[in-house]
Amino acid sequence: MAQITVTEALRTWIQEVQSLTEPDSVHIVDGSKEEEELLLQRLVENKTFMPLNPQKRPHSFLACSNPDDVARVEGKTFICCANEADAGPTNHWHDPATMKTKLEHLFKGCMRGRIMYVVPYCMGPADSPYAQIGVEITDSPYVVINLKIMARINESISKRAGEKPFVKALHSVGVPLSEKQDDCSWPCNTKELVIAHFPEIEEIWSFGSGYGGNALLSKKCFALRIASWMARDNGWFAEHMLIISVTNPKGEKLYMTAAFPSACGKTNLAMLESQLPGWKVECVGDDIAWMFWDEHGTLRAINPEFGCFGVAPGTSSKTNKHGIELLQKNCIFTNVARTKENDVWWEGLTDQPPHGLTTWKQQPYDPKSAEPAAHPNARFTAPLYQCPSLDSAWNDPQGVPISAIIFGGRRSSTIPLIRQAKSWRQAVFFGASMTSATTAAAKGAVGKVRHDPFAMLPFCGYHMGDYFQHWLSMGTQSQQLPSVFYVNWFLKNQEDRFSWPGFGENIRVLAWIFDRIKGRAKATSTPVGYIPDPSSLRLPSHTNYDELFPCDTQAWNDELNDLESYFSTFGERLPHELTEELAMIRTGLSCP
Ligand code: GTP
Ligand code: SPV
Ligand code: MN
Repeated sequence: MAQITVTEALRTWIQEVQSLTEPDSVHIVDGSKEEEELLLQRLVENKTFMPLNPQKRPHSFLACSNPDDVARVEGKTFICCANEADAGPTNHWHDPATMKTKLEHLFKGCMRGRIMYVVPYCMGPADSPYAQIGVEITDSPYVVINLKIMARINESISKRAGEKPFVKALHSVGVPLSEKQDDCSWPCNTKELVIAHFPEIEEIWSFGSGYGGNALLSKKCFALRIASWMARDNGWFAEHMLIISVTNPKGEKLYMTAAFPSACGKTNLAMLESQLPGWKVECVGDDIAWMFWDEHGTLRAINPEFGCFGVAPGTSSKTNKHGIELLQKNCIFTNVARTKENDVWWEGLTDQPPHGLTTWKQQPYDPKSAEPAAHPNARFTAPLYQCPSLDSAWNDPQGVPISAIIFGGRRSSTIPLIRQAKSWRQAVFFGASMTSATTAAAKGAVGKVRHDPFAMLPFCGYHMGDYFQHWLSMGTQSQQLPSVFYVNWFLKNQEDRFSWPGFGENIRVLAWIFDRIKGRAKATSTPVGYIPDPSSLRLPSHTNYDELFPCDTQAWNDELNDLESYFSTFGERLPHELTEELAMIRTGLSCP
């Protein structure tokens, strides 16, 4: 392993953290293969990782978490900025000084008996003008090995870290070990859980959880909460969006981004296998997009991440063939079930569960039980470069030019399969009006419809009203704004079954979007946007247009009334354009 010489700025911070947390030793991560093997060996010895069958799943591992530590915890996630009003009504605010005092108390000696890992990483292609450096200090080797897949980590990045301002992220599972004490397989301290963001000084402090977005601080904490604050100040976007290219049978290619709330279909759309002959979708990113105007006024997007942290349940060769290929090797699986051949399984992978399964809770699986074999928020961590449908520009330092932005949510009624915004103002209204049924990605009730503007409810690091204003202002920056759409794959019919086949069939909707941009698809103007003419949308034969485009004025009025009261929670910071757009739609709906 390389001996990393760190910059003065980074060394000072390492020393500060070391004297606060009192680890046994410090390990500066260099991203080498030997280092990876050493970490894997430690994780296997500690029983955090179970090696999977190398014949079936080479170089892959299963981790099963503490049942109390299985998802993001929004209630323990804080924005600590000087002025409470700047965090806005959608965030939990905490005074920075008292939060620091509380954290310093929690972190005092919290790494005793453990190794403190210093992980310098780069978000975005290392040579991109849009890339940024972060450093996570953590006492969890599970976090380190996940970060090695999720972010760009190598010796040259480690040497560079600290040269420019870098985002500091400090993480501890919060379980110090005494000399004689053995570690458990998934240390965590969920009673003391806190995930605190200090956007003004670009710092993140996370204590008590080892899972996903609570602990892999490059992802939601940096690339969305801190980055959204930076983006507002510097005229760019940090969004919860996938990035894809769509190529038509003529070989024309357009790039699109799409924002859906957690566990609402981003990874699946990003890896879509087209069910329309001649059409192709390729992947640049599956969760986060950073977008910038270039000097020609084109909106360009990079994927700051290097891997996927995707939802396992529901992933199968029928629903997501490219996803299944992505997972063949070099992956980490968390909270899935294990087969008797030592491979992985989850609900939906096959129609029938195989015999002899062990559940994520390490129990023999009982098919009669209501308890699933895999946790509903079970996840895989996979290197993006293993995706068989990777776009050729996925690692382009200049990013890709964006022609369409798609919003979407999980709604069983009212919201049509697809519609297009008529103006940038309506586009921003589309984003601001997003609602979706909650999923297992965050702790709490599942299936409850909530407002999730721009799929950023849990991830916008500042006042949501200012965020809407930022989107409106960005629309004045260029003459060539992307076209904006709103989709809903999750409409249900009277038998409570999905009206839309979804997955690979979603290409039909992407094809309509593509053709609209090229001026080749017909649409009808309605108060809530342009709706496809049935002839312009390539519907599968067994689907019913009317079911996919419900036209229920009463339901829309209820929707608008609810939205109006939601908007009122933003007070004076709600841009007047959104109130005007709402009023205009309402007037339109009341027309015969
Ligand atoms: P995060 O990683 O939490 O941000 O989730 P995501 O937005 O990437 O969602 P993902 O693609 O992992 O899908 C979440 C769940 O929705 C999975 O169980 C999928 O099988 C299911 N899903 C995805 N796309 C569709 C679709 O088009 N139709 C239906 N019915 N289900 C879908
Ligand atoms: C999400 O919840 O949107 C995720 C998973 O992508 S996590 O990384 O845990 O935030
Ligand atoms: Mn996500």
